[in-house]
Amino acid sequence: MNTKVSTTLNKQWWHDAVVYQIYPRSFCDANGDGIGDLAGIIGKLDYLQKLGINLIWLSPVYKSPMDDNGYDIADYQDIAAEFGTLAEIERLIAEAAKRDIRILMDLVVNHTSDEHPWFLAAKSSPNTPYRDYYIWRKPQADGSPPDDQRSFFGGSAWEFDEASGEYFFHLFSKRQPDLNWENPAVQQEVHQMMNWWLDKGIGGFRMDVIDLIGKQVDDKILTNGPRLHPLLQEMHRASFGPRNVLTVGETWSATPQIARMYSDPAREELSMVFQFEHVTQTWDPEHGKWKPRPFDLVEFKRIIAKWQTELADSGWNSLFWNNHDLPRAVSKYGDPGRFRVESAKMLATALHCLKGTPYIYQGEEIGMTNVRFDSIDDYQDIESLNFYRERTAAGVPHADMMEGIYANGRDNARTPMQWDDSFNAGFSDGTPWLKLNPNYRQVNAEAALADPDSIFFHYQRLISLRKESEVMVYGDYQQLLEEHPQVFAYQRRLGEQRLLVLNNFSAQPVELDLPTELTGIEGQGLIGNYSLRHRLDERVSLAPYESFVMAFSLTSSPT
Ligand code: TEU
Ligand code: CA
Repeated sequence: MNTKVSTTLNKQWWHDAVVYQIYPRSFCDANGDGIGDLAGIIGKLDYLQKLGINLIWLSPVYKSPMDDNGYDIADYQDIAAEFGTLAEIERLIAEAAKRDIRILMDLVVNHTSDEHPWFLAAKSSPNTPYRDYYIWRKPQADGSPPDDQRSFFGGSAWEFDEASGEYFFHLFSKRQPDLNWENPAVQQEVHQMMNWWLDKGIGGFRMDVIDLIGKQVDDKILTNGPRLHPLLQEMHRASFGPRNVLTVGETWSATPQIARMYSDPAREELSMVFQFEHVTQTWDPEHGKWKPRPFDLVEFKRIIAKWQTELADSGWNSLFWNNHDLPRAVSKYGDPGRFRVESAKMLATALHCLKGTPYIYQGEEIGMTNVRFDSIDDYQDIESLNFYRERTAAGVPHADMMEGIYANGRDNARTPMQWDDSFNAGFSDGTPWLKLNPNYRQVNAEAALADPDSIFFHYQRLISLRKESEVMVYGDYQQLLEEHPQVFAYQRRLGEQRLLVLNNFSAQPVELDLPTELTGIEGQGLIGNYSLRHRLDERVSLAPYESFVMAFSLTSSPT
């Protein structure tokens, strides 16, 4: 059995890196106004250094009226007052660098805020050059919108502008007008702005809904438009290409073939993309995330195997369970109750031993869970509130919509970070902008740091393993037990080196018959959420949510 060594891939500094995502509004509030801020993040850098992460993806902190919590930017080169100042972000970049941590800025250029000077100028008169920075169309004869395209946040994607008698296009809220990327002036503005941030020594960019910038609105082509990849290649050339930084694109529409186009270094586009196929498998095809479907492990394994193998020799995968738009991992894929710790550790191992760059979302490293606020009035997320209104008005019962929000609403990810069991979980001395998850007395960072066997130290171990183990970074992926309904098992292979990774995704114990070539193998247990395994017998029994990794090499182990 000869395995191709994949070291043909040019090694990149970020190949063995782990990224930690911060949602500033909910991370740590240093001045007691109930809103997290840059000073709060700087105060927690030692905590992140202890965890061992190498990059921070910082969700937007730019000047913004916060219609979509900062994903609606009014000034790309200034900081929102509630988050801090330019001096503070420069201090964050410097203080992080002292701890070998680099900052990824969030690049939100599919749209701006309707308070951005470009849009204010564009609205001021049809003849200003800024008019063509956005997408304007005349109404239909009856005054109705140009067509029936919908916003991802509900309602029409067209908003009428009284002054000019025209409609402007917005795929998200009506206060997030889409930029016209056909316009070279828009491209240059964005490239200049990116270089301005790169000159500050950032580690790269996370690119918001970047698969939309090549849209052809009149042909209703939104994702993967014909100009998308040429625009990214131009962006690469004009800004980050020569800087050896990490770039990750958010691409809900990506397939493995398209992901290779983005992340094949020879194409000079991006380092990697976020694909969401493992997420949307739990969404109803018609009603989307508001009608959750149960998680199907066999389907999940099929999706992961596809992405691991199809990007094996060209391109690079990103690895994540959750982010600021998605429900908490342990609630969605594990058990937030009796087996919260075991299942959180299992999910971490199952993900971090795959090939690609892992992303940890704030609070995941302590096993934070989803929340169930009593009233819709407790929710802040524009997407959840828009769809609650739209769907209940269309007859969907309140209880059904609330179940949709409990399962997949974005505020699940946005409850304040739980630092300790004191007032407001140590997040703020003021009134938090969003209520806390009431389980913070049990689930918090202080308790995790006080327990050497906590989820925090499990993540710390996985992150350091990635630095020590070449097979974990470059080994190819071999799926095992494809059809097993409870167990996610796979091998990583690099030359003679092997990693065997076994994960029980259920609360029931499991007895397993491993493939013959794996039985009786001796190796070294690297990590386990119950115990380390150094030898594999004929039958392997796994406890509820048990997970372990064993390293072995073909030469050393008796077969
Ligand atoms: O998200 C894109 C997006 O489509 C999600 O917002 C949406 O919620 C989807 O249903 C996933 O749950 C990006 C940002 O991550 C998100 O926070 C912004 O709201 C959005 O773009 C607009 O900038
Ligand atoms: Ca604050």
